[in-house]
Amino acid sequence: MPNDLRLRKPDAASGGWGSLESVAGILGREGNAASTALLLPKQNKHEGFQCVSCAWAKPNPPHLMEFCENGAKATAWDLTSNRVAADFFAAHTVRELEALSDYELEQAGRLTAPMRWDAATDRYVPAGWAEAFAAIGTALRAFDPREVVFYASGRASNEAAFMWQLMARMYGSNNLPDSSNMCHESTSVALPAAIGVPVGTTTLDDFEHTGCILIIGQNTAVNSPRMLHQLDDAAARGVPIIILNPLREHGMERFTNPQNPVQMLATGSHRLAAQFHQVLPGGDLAALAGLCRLLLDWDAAGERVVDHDFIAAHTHGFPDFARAMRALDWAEIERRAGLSRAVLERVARAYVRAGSAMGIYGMGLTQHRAGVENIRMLVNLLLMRGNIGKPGGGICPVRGHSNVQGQRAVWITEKPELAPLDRFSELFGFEPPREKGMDVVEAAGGVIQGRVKAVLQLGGNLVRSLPERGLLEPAWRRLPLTVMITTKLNRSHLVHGQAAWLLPCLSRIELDRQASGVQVVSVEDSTMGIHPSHGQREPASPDLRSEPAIIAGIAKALLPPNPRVDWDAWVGDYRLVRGAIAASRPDWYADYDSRMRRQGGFVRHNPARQRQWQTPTGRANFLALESLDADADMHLGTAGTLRLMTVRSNDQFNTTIYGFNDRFRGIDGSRDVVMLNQGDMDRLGLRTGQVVALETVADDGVPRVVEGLQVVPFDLPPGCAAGYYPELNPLLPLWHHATESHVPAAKSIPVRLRA
Ligand SMILES: Nc1nc2c(c(=O)[nH]1)N[C@H]1C(S)=C(S)[C@@H](COP(=O)(O)OP(=O)(O)OC[C@H]3O[C@@H](n4cnc5c(=O)[nH]c(N)nc54)[C@H](O)[C@@H]3O)O[C@H]1N2
Ligand SMILES: Nc1nc2c(c(=O)[nH]1)N[C@H]1C(S)=C(S)[C@@H](COP(=O)(O)OP(=O)(O)OC[C@H]3O[C@@H](n4cnc5c(=O)[nH]c(N)nc54)[C@H](O)[C@@H]3O)O[C@H]1N2
Ligand SMILES: [Mo]
Repeated sequence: MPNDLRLRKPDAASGGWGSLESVAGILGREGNAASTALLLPKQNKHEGFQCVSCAWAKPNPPHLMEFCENGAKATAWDLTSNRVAADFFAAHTVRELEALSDYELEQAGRLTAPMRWDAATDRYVPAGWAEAFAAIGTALRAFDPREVVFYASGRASNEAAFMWQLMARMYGSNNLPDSSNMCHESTSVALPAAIGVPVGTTTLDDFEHTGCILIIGQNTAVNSPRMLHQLDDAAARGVPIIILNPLREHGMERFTNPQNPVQMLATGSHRLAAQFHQVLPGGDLAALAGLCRLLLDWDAAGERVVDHDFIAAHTHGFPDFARAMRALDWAEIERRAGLSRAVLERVARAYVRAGSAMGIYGMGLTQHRAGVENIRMLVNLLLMRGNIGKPGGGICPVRGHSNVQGQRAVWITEKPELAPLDRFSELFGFEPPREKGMDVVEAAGGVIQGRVKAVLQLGGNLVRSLPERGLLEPAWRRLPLTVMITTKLNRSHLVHGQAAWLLPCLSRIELDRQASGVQVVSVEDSTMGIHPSHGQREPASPDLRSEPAIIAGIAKALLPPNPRVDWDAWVGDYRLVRGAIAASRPDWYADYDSRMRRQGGFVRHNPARQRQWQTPTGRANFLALESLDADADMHLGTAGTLRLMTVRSNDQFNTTIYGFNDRFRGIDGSRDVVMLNQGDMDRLGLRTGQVVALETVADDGVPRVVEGLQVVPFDLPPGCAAGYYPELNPLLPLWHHATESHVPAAKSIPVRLRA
């Protein structure tokens, strides 16, 4: 693990030469510069492949180069020329491999053949596919299906995801947690109650018509950089972009379009953010409520800033909501938000001046105890001016993994009421389980308590991404069975169950040849756009199988034959899988295969965009919140407790660490850092680079400590701290999560600092 921390001036703007340099660096390191570079122009194109990095919308027509620095890194990462072959495992016991850092594990390269962990030698040994499927099927048949967890990590295609959930349900389990349980589940709970859909209501067109853009707790420059194009165009039209974020994210303030030679040559980065306000972590609920309150006050004073016609025609609950907002105390709003009333007035002025506005958000809203309430307060603010279902207006959750929205929409969900179970029963002739399955928090709790017997992962790295690492890792090693469908080696392969299998799969950038020829898969972006993805490259190894083929292999070994689900035929021709998806929900997916092949793909119907409200009241619902305090018992107000946010750097994709250069924040050479406010550092007598430990403040007697962190001064509000996910996950208690959605509260961990 490199530990030569260097602090430098943060890169002045996102995009630009820094981004080209960063891409060139990673292409060189993966040993495939030329061939990856040739493929990049095919990224996110209709006849090309859909990027494996983020889920941001793909414009139609696309930009000449529809990829970004991080998409290029993700592509290079998949297409690396490094390989982990059987000799690699023969040379090292698993215990020895545990000494490697997470970075080194993935850097070892692509897995090439199925492997079984051999207890006698503590080594992974080669196993044939047939042997692997048979053993996994036999082991699973001995468990109660309700004790088995089928995790999916947002990258698999709709075709693979559909087969995954069908296999789990035919086996008898609704334990289908996925990465969105740690991510946008707050959205999936908040939005249906408010506007009747679990997804955002905006499309790329809205950026061209909007009058104001709010970006709350989402780090666009790092996590969905292609959106910078839309933001850049909007800013150039004079649209105010207003950012609420505790960390001064330099990449969000200025942008140089690396695809625009004029901007690059003129070194003319330009301003993106019209306003940047450093709200306190967890202070958004108060800030948003303050904005709602200002609109109410101005409206009452005679300014027509609230859209009463829309409210009367389309919404429910406004009077109660307005009463609750008027009862709020300004001093409390300011204290919780960490923003003055004057600052909130500047935001509200820009918002009411605009004919339409978009509310864009990410993990800064969802990963809090009040994650669901945060989003519903943003919906309230939008509804007050009719900003849902209006051109240029709407709510825009920015999804994480490239197909996380799609996999939820083909029924990877632990909530049985969200899946068309009756239809499955009719189409596929089996009785699906009806009781609720486990989400990730419940699954992790089940592992810790020994109730879960097996975890199968379609991608992901749960021993790194989950909270409560201290309790989780030893419990994970006691699991009777772990099965990983995966591309690269990661920590969850080393911290494994008593029986453990590694099943290496194709990346979707690779050619997937099956009985009927080369296959196409499909993914859904953050704006409900469904696009085909065509593999381009020869597979990393001839022994790899596609995700659908691996799932079918397990399913056939696990389940009794079913004439209505011909797994082999499905694998032979993925159009049959798309046919099964379409038959399961024709109103969303009719003619799936032909519609996705049209230029630009197809967009799933979104009733809220048409102002059809599929909620219990038949209207859009205001949420009346009585209290702004969701963290009451978390010691967050007490002296000496800091509120820790765990965030991503520019050089990682979740638990995959590409490198150690967080260039937008100017932190280079180490990820073992804690960012602190300079005033707090002075008060606590801490120097830059000093090594400290962080300890969670909680009453449950569980020790949670991370040592060896270097102090870095950063522009963030006093009383807060920030550091990197996943290094700091041992600090996150499993029970510290959004009340309604169970998303771990990774942006608000109460910690104490020890020198
Ligand atoms: N390059 C790259 N792209 C990615 C990923 C990646 O790791 N690397 N991950 C993918 C995934 S799965 C996801 S979910 C998304 C995540 O993308 P984002 O939603 O952008 O997630 P984070 O980087 O965790 O945090 C976002 C921002 O929230 C701010 N923040 C923290 N706490 C608060 C708060 O209380 N209030 C407010 N207003 N802001 C707060 C942080 O300072 C940070 O700038 O990105 C996806 N895209
Ligand atoms: N403290 C803290 N914890 C967090 C977060 C946070 O902000 N703070 N963010 C949360 C969020 S938003 C998310 S989404 C989760 C992510 O949690 P996970 O889904 O568990 O983790 P990832 O890092 O996305 O998964 C990476 C692994 O997926 C495998 N993989 C990559 N590509 C493929 C593929 O094409 N097919 C298959 N089968 N496998 C592949 C590789 O083996 C790689 O090592 O973490 C959550 N945890
Ligand atoms: Mo995510």
